[in-house]
Amino acid sequence: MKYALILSLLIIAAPVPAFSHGGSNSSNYILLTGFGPFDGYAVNPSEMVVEEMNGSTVDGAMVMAIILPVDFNQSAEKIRKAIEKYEPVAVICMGLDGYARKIEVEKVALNIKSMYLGDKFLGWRRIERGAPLFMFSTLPVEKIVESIEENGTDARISYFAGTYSCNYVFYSTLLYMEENGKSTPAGFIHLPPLKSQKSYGMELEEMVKGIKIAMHETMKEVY
Ligand code: PCA
Repeated sequence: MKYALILSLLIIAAPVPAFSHGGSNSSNYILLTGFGPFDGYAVNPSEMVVEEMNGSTVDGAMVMAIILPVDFNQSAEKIRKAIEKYEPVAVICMGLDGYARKIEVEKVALNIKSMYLGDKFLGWRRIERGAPLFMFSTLPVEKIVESIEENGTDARISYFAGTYSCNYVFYSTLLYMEENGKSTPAGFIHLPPLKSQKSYGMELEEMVKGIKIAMHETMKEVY
């Protein structure tokens, strides 16, 4: 009896690691990013999803959600700093595709950016000279789409994330992971406009549900 008591006290007092998962990372955060207003949309749906999900928990990981400015250098810098600070176990970036009718899980990031001077289009440049022309998302893209659809929300795989800020953040993040030897799953998801913004849009709850599923499928790869 006495031993049983001592044993249970030992079990209770045993140091439990605050973060416990199988990976080499020491944190248990999922980094989620969205963008601020863009292309005449006063509210970016990705910003709304960030607000809804920040601080929530998915499969034991806390969602650390931030909003990035629609600017090549500032957005890449902000996400890089967040990765260095939180050492997330997964990174899911989101943005708005004004023409999308479904949740679009991006498969390919291109090493291309479109350059503008004000509204004037100047042409395309490489994001990073000497780096690969394209990189694949390291999220389980196919499984995410399948699972979102199974749960009743429209989703598809997209093979083109554009050549603007979304693709820039997507490509820069994948390159950062590779250059720093990190196996952290990372990728990008484009959201359609909100139902209140376009007739073909999607309700915020549907988007949040879809992103939660994306996290759940991704976390299966982490543990
Ligand atoms: N969509 C843009 C940038 C910000 C956003 O939400 C894009 O697709 O590049």
